[in-house]
Amino acid sequence: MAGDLKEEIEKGVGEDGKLLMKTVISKLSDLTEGKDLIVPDVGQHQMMASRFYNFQTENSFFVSGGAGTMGCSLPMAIGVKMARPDERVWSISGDGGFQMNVQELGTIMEHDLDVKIIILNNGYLGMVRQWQTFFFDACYAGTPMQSPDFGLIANAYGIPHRKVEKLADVVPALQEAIDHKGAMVLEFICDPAEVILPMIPSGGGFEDMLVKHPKKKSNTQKKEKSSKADQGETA
Ligand SMILES: Cc1ncc(C[n+]2csc(CCOP(=O)(O)OP(=O)(O)O)c2C)c(N)n1
Ligand SMILES: [Mg+2]
Repeated sequence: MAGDLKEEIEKGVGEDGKLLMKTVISKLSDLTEGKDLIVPDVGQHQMMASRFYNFQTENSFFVSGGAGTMGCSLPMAIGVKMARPDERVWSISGDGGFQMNVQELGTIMEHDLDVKIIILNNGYLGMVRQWQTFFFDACYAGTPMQSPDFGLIANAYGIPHRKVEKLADVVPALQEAIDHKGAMVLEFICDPAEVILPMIPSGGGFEDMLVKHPKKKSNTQKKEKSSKADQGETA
């Protein structure tokens, strides 16, 4: 993995001090040794899950892929848990997609299913926001989202909920969900400015793949630039 990316994962928070999705997923991967069943929804968190969960077993990633079916994670995770009851199942959703099939918490309650639920809450329809950042001069129209109180919703279905905002609380919260017998909702408050790369722009081919944030300099570039400046060179 590139040095910049490693540094970012270790730092764990963005410029606004909010958690990075990539760090949450990396910590989940380490804690579960890459052996759990992962069921993401659709959006940035989906791509984060596929990139930063270090899968060690086959048939362990259940995903709508390019079909992009927001809301699929919770019901899919229920099906996965019913089919493979002896394995640990994580449903991972964004704040947007989670609300599209939130009523499935009722199925979890009714069948007393042990599905671990993660909401990576960045306050945005993040995948669309990322497009607006890259291709539409950061005009964020229709993407900022106000969420309901996910704790009240989970509790209404008799499911415990933890809201996690600090880096130091990420691993203890994941561990608590693992130790808890039954479903639990973990809501991580995440940095809206985080982006997931690489991505291929709409209508583009592999040669158009974006591997770097088009508007941001990497730490390595910044270091190179400042050392050039030290030597009296201009960029
Ligand atoms: C039913 C449905 N509506 C709209 C979309 C288009 N879409 C893809 S990702 C996305 C945003 C997802 O936001 P969120 O669930 O908060 O996840 P994030 O990208 O923030 O991780 C949208 C609107 C879709 N894939 N499915
Ligand atoms: Mg979101």
